[in-house]
Amino acid sequence: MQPRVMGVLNVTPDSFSDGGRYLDAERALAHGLEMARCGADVVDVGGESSRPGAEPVSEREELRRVVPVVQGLSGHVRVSVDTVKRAVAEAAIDAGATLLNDISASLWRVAADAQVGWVAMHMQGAPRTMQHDPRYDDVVTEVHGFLRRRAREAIEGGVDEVWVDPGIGFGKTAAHNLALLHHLPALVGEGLPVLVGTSRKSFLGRLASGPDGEPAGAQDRLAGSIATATWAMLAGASMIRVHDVAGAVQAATLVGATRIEDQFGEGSRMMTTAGGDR
Ligand code: HH2
Repeated sequence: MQPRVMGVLNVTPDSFSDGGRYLDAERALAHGLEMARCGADVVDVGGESSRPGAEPVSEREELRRVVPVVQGLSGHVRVSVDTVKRAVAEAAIDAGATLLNDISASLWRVAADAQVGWVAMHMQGAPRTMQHDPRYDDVVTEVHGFLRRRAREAIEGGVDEVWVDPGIGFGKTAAHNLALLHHLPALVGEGLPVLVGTSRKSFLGRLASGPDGEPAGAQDRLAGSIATATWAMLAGASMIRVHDVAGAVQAATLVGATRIEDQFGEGSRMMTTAGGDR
């Protein structure tokens, strides 16, 4: 099956790569609809940045940012809400969101009560300080174990659609991120659908610097974003979270096509090349 694409819609002034661009509800709505037109399966609406160092936002302000945008988009595309606040999650679900993207991995009861999907993401610490000195004895075992426990709790508590996400960049060094990407097949092997978000994250800029040796800025990380998202999909991820939807949809379509080839073997290869295309 073709992996799904979740488009990021940050209704915030301070998100790390698009802060301020969609703070206005009308612009946010237009961008959300554009992502849907480009093939996003889900649009993820967030009203509080979780970038390293970010300050928390009041519940009132987050509700003000998120609810009208969720309301405007639902009915056109599946909407998820990216929040760690119970009241915001509930209001967004009332406004039409059917997936709760929970970077705190703690709000499964809201999803169970409302019968919506739930994403459990791993984060070490809290955004304000999480990148100061992240440490693990064994990042892969710890992250996978944490997600397994939270997912089991949610499933037993009545959530029917549970996703797990290793939380790339959330209390993790570049080495931790790479280890988690490398061992993604083991997480996929646990049997739950996996969501991965590498889009525009700073480790991409540091690992793949420009010709001048300087780390690539957030707007110059498209190739790294697509490369790592493709890596994640080939490793079995069922959904990728991205800012640049059109390219990601193209990559997801191609990964989906190779999965069909896996299924039907040589015959499908001959069929798809029979027209003499290159
Ligand atoms: N990353 C960000 C936010 N939410 N949710 C999931 N499930 N997985 C992620 O990797 C993830 C996430 C950070 O990206 P962004 O929303 O663009 O930035 P900011 O938090 O600054 O708004």
